[in-house]
Amino acid sequence: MKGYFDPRQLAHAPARELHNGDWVAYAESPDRALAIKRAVPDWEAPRDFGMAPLLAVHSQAYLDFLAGAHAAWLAAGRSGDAIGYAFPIVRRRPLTLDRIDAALGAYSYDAGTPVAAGTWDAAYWGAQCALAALDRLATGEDTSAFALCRPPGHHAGADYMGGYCYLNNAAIAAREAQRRGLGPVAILDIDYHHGNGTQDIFYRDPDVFFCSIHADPRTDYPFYWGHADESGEGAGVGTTLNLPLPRGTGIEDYAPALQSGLAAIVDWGARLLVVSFGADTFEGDPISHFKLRQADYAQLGASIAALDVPVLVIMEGGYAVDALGGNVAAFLRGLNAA
Ligand code: OKP
Ligand code: ZN
Repeated sequence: MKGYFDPRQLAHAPARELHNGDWVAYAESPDRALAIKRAVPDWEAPRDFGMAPLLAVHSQAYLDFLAGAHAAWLAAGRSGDAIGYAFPIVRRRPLTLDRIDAALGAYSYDAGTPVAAGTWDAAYWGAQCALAALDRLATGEDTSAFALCRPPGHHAGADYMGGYCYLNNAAIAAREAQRRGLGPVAILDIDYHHGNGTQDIFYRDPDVFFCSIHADPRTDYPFYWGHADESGEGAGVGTTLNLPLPRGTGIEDYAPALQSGLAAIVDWGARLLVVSFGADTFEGDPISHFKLRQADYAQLGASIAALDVPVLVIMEGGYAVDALGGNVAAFLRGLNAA
C-alpha cells in the first residue's frame, strides 16, 4: 500500500492555540506528520491535480480568502499567525467585508484555526495527497491507499475552516471519486471528533453516505454537530449516520459501534470507502478521552478490510506524537492483513 505525502505540508506551523482559556503550543504540529512518515514504509509524492477538485467542494470566495488571508494579515500591520476573534452569529445577515478580522470570522466557526504563513501551501498539497491516493486506487493495482493529509480536513466545510482544518480532504477525494464513476461512495469518520465539515458538505446529498463515530458532542468539540438525531436533510435524509459515544469508551464498546456503522455502509451499497482516520481515540491522546490501545487499531483496520471494497484512508487527528506513528502503522497493517 502506498502512502502519499509532500514536504510542503510541513510549512503549516502555527505557534499556539487557545486551549481552555490559555495560550498553549499548537497541538496539530508538523512533528505529527514526521512521526507517521517514519512509521510507514512506502511513500510517493503526489502530483498536482490542480484547483478543479478543490472547487468541487469549496466555494471560490473561501479558497480566495484562504490563499490570501496571511498576506492580508501582514498588510494590516500584524505579525505571526492570523487568528479571528469576531464571528457572525448564525442569523446575522451575510456581509462580505474586506477587513481581514471580519473575513477570519466569516470563514470560520472557532478561534482554534490560525492561518500561518505556510497554511495555504500545506493545505493545498495535503489535498493533492488525497487526490493522488484516490488516483492510485483508480488504477486497480491496490485495494487501499493512504493519504497523510496534514493539516487535517474533516472540520472544514464548503466555505469555512475550523478545528485545525482548512480544506476537506475526504470530501475532495469523495467528490472526485464520484466524478470518475467510482461510486457509490461512503465516508466513514473514525476520528475522536465529529466530522462536522464533511457532514455539512453531504447533508442534503443522497449520493454520498456519511457515518461518524465520535465523542458525544454534548461534552466534546465541535458541540453543535454530530448528535444522534442528525441524519440528513431533504434528498439526503437517511444518508448521514451519527454514532456518538461517551468519554471513557474503550474497544469493548467502540468495536460494536464500528460494526453497526460498517453494516449500514454495506446495506447502502458503497463501492468505495473513504475513511477519515484519526488516532486521537488513543488512550494517551492529550486532548481526547477515549481508551483505545495500539493493538486495537489493527482490529479496526481488519474490520474495515472485511467489507471488501477499495479503501482510501485520509489522515485526520491524533496528538500523542510519540505513539502516533505506531498507531497509524497498526491500523494500516490491520487494513492490509488479509
Ligand atoms: C481536530 B481533529 C482545544 C481547542 C479545541 C479543537 C479540536 C480539533 C480536533 N485546544 N480544539 O478532529 O482531530
Ligand atoms: Zn479529532
